[in-house]
Amino acid sequence: MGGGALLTVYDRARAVLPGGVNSPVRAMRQIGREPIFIDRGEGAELVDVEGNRYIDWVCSWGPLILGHADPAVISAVIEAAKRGTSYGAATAIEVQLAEQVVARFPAVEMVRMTSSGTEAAMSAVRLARALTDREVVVKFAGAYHGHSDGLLAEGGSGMATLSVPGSPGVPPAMAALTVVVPWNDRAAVHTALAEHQVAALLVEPVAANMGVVPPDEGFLEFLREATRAAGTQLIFDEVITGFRVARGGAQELFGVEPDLTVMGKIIGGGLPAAAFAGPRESMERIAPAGDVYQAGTLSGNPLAAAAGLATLDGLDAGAYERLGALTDRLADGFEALAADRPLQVAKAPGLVTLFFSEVPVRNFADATACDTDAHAHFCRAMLDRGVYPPPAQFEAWFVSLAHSEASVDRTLEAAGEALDEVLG
Ligand code: KE4
Repeated sequence: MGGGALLTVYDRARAVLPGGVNSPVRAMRQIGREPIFIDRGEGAELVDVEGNRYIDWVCSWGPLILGHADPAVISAVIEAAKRGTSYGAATAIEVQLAEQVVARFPAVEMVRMTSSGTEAAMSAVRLARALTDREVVVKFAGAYHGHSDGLLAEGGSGMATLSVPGSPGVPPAMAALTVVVPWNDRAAVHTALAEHQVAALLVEPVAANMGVVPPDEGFLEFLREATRAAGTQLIFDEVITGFRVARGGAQELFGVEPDLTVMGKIIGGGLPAAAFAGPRESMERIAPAGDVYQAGTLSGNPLAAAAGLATLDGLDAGAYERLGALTDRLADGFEALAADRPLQVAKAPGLVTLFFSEVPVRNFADATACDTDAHAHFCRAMLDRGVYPPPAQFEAWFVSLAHSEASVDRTLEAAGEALDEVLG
């Protein structure tokens, strides 16, 4: 199909989908180009509708830790689909998936499945409010926990002032129940917990939605102690870190146990699935065991559960060693390219970000000071060279087990050429 065909798809898309997409980042507006329409994925590669191939570093924003169209995942989904797609009734396979989650996460005894991370985070906040009989939620600037009203809030002026809506349509009264504080800022957290009766503090234990910004040494331990002292539920949003930075997520990697855990992405292996989870005593407040209402037509969907189980099955100890080695290879290569350029490299197991910044990025203020025009040019230049980076500076590169030393090296070669084009 010629370029015209691609435009035809995009023109048709814009006629029936806002911005031509079903999720904003896919529109590629942050990198100044039109969206790429994908025909299929093969391992670590994407193929667009024009037949162009790319080494994929988005991996559906995290779920495809085994790569695209993993044979075990595909056959599990096909087998499940042959028996039906959804029943609106209990199935054994969703019990199996919950058992596999409980076996991995130190702070988890019970799980409730949802169909998206947004739903899971929203439901975890409702549970935390019920458990504490409080209303205020604290989150970090630059962290993303889905688009439920209360979590689409922009920081107020002061360190711990109540927030303003982060989007039209979010009632000020909803935003005002959220306090937004700077990432890695102990004083701001102390102030927020002192000045408000806080139901929950939500945290991406390794921030990845401002680009990858790991917690300062001891910061998660600090959050654990400060929230415990304040009677606040500590919620780890492990939608990205779960099953990725370690088999049991960040709570295993850092040895810090939250009160509630939100998961998504990998748990569904590329199909719509997410979950919130925690100790039995807390989770049994969730209907129908308890009085906190939460529901979902497709929650625990058998096809998503089959994809999730097949994905978790592929994540043995060797898998995490390999994921770490591939991550280090990519990050080390970026570090070499950053040596004499205004670039910063951040990483966590399975996650990398290349910041177009003169200074290290420690929080959202640092991230928003990045040269996003240069980043956009870099991404366009990488796509021209058959490499598909996350099309926004405030995102992570997602490493998969389908990547190889060769695909990392080809990516680094393209990055060197792209950086020469962008930065001279
Ligand atoms: P979903 O509702 O998109 O399934 O999950 C929301 C969510 C919650 N928590 C964290 C830490 C997340 O990263 C996300 C969603 N991540 C983005 C990418 N950074 C999804 C991509 C998109 O919005 O299209």
